[in-house]
Amino acid sequence: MTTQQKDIRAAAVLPDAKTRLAVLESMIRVRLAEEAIAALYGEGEIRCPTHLCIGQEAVAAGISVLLSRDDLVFSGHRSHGHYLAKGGDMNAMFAELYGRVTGCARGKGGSQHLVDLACGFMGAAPILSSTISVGVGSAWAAKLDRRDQVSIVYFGDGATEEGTFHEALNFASVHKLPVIFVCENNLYSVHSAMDIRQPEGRPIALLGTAHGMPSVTCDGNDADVVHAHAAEAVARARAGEGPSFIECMTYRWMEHCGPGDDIPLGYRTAEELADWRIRDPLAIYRDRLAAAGELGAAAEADLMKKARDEVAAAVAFAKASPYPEAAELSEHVFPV
Ligand SMILES: Cc1ncc(C[n+]2csc(CCOP(=O)(O)OP(=O)(O)O)c2C)c(N)n1
Ligand SMILES: [Mg+2]
Repeated sequence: MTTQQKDIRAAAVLPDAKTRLAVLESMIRVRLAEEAIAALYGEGEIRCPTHLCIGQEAVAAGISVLLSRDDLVFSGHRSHGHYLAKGGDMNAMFAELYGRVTGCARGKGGSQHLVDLACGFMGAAPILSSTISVGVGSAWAAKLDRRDQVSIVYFGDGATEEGTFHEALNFASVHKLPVIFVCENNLYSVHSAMDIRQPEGRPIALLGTAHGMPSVTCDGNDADVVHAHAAEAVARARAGEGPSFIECMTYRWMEHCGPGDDIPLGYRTAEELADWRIRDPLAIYRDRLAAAGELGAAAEADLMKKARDEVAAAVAFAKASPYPEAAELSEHVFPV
């Protein structure tokens, strides 16, 4: 095995206190937004399928603080965290989930098709692996145009079973493109565990290694660890040294799609979920910052209140917004 298995939390790339607060704030925003979605889903006004990322927030939070507005992010069906962490607008996201014209895709995309060019969120699409090649294409364009622009592509463990994934990695590697492949390995593809889908004992990061790029498997519930690996990858991309692959081990707390608990389905155990809940990325980070003297009780309360207010305002904004006019049904879409 040539995949680097290392924990570089102690390395010099540890973010400074200000950045760590930004990482924590990012996780809080995502967590509270998704808890609100889960609580409101039963009202029946959010009609789109909705895949929550509660439990996985450290990945995008740890990476996004390294990015500028001009850097580009690509995602899949579980995209709320990726969008918000990249600076996505809370109002526009909730309005999109509510199908309103003020949504980031004018209410036509829903949760699985968030897109917001204003913050470099180039788009989410639920066809597994489809945005991986789009992200590689964007990185190719950035290289040809000599733009200092990094593309981040987020995808799950299941997406690595698609052929497009391998074509995209191969191409990115051959052309030394400024792209970072971020696999959120939450151990499941819908209700199928890794052991019936992929070879035992082979980290997914080895697929990156096989395609000739620096690749690592890391603790995806530790935002500092993710940040450290991403810092190396971003520096490499900006220096023209090509793509990197980061496999982040993490776990989704909620059901695959929807606001509920799916333990009764029996494909995973309550014990497994409980083990991962102890490794809550948000609580770990909050406690670490508090222990380091970087976060007092008042500051934490302020962050919580700010995010809670932002979410409440976004829900009110969405509910007060109109639906798109029927006349624009075929606008802003590719004709088929
Ligand atoms: C090409 C394709 N095949 C199947 C599906 C159905 N599908 C939707 S989500 C999903 C599981 C994805 O698992 P993973 O990539 O690990 O992401 P996670 O849901 O765990 O975040 C599947 C199979 C799909 N959307 N696209
Ligand atoms: Mg998965």
